[in-house]
Formats: sequence, structure tokens, C-alpha cells
Amino acid sequence: MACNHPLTIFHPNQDHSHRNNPLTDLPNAQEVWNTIKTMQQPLLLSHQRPDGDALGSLIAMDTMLTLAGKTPIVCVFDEIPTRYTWLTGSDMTIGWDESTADESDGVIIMDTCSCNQLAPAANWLKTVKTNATKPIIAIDHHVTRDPLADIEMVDTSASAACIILHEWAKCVGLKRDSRVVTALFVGIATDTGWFRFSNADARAHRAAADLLESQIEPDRIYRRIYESESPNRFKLRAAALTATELHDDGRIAIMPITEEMFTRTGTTHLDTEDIVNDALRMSDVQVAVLMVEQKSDDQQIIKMSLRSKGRVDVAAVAQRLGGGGHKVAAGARVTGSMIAARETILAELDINNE
Ligand SMILES: [Mn+2]
Repeated sequence: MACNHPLTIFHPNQDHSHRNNPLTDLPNAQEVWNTIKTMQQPLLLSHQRPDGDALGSLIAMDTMLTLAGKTPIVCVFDEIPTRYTWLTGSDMTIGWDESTADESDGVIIMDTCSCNQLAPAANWLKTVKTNATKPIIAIDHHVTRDPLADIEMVDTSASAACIILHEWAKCVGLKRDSRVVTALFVGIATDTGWFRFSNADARAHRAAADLLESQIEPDRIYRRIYESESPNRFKLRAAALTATELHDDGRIAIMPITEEMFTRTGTTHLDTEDIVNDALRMSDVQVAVLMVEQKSDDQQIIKMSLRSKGRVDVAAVAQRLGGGGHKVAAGARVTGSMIAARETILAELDINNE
């Protein structure tokens, strides 16, 4: 089904060649809605370490389906970062609970479709898919994907999953309240770095403009997300900035966050979101890498967040390390020490530059 947008201007910087009619249709929009209509208790999932787009998608979908008379089950794998707690209701399951998941009669995965990012539920999802016990829908804008879903509404040219959700909801005519509109706006605004990144295209602004018609207050949303840091997180940021190393004639910035920094500043890995972008403030820096030390069981894991100003494709780099993402924002986890992880990423970035 075609979803008609008011404007169909072709943007030369964007590749819409995979779509028959640029900016006018989302793949499987009607099929997705027809399938959701058969569900009463869909399970809503998104990626680990939820960000604004993941939480925005979950909350918007949860609320829209509740308004449509359904009783969704929302499951978030990790704790919700404090900057987003104001957005979320109390009806979310934190952590993976298979018996709760079993009660669902369908699954909707948003803002990811990769087993890596759905790790706690990955085996359960694979079993559901193999036995076809309930339909699985994926709504995503990432390039890296595993074949988990029966129906995919994927548009890699959308800068946020919340843009797809917004266009889809308009297209199938779902009822929305201020909670839905706020959640969608948060997803779009945060995935575009508050409309600063190169993915902040006309489509993102158009979606945001649409949402702004519904009397939300972007200045308040901005303050709640970006100007509500705890003194401890501020100190963690300072520690990360101080520890930042420059490599490759200042083109690569590496920001290490160690366990010791967490202890010293009284913070956790939940406080690291966005810090990586600070390194892009330096004019010569092309790629910024935030490396966060995390202990998992007995293993030492380094979680990397990569950001690029556009010249280097960090999704390709992340993919070679078992991760994924977008050309300008990606992530990966590697086992081993901080020193080993630094060597690995510098070697990968070197290959990428050649
Ligand atoms: Mn996203």
C-alpha cells in the first residue's frame, strides 16, 4: 500500500533507488497493520542499551496499540537511562522474561533486527521463527539485519525508526495522544543529534514538523534529555574528555572509560550515552571512538561506540568486529583489555582509510 506524503522531492544525496517511488511508500505498511490486527497481546522489543529511538518506538507503539484496544507487553532488556525515565511508564518489563514472552501472540521488533542486539531473546526468537508459533514483525532503519522477522518494514534511508513509525501510523490511521507524539519526537530528535547530524534530512524535519503541530514542547523535551545531567555524570564526562587520546595526526579520537572512572565518579555504564559526540568538536577529528570497560561474568568486554563525520564508514568497521550500525554511528563489543581493543580499532580504522 502506498502512503502518500505531501512532498515527493528527490534528494540527490540520498539513495532511494531501492524504493519504487521515492518517499511515497513504506514496504509492507498495510501487511504490518493487518498482521498486528490479528494480535491481542503483542510483545514489543528493541535493542539492548536502549536509546531515545528504541524507547520512543516502544512507547509510541505500546500507546498506539493500547489506544487501539490491544494489551501489548513491553520488554526492555536493560535498565532505562535516567535521561529517559520521564518518558517511560511503569508498565515495562526490565530484563528478559521468557514466560512473559510466551504469553504474547505476536512479536514486534523495532529499531534493530540483529541477534547481537537482541541477545537475551535471540534464541527464543529463533525458536518462534522456526516453529512459526507467532508472527514476527521488524520495523527498522538499520542496514545490518538477521532474518528473524516474517514481515519487515525496513527503510534504511529513514534516519530514525520513529520516522518509519510516524509515517506508518499516519498511513494506516492510528489514533495518537500526546504521549505517542512526544515519544516519536524524542526518537527522531535523538537519532539525529537534535537535528544536527547529516541524517537530519528533510524527511526527518518534516516528520518533526508534523509532530510539533500536536502541541508538544521541544524546549522542555530538550532540557529533560540534554540538560538534566547529574553532577556525577558531568564528572564522568570530564574524566572521559581528559583521558581522550588522539591518533593518526589527530583524525582519530579515542575516549576510554574505565571501571575505575565509574567508581571514582559514582556512575555506571548507563551514564555513557552521547559522550562520544564530544570528541567530534575537534576540527581535525574524523572518527571518535568511546571505549567502555565492562565486566561480564569473568570476561573483560570493551564496548565501543563509533562516530564519524562522514568520510569514514564506521558501520563497516563495526561490522568487521561483530557489531553494526550506520555509516556515521555504529557500535561493537570486543573481549579483552582496553589496550588490546585500542590496537584492534586503530588497525581497523587504518584499513578503512586506505
Ligand atoms: Mn534508531
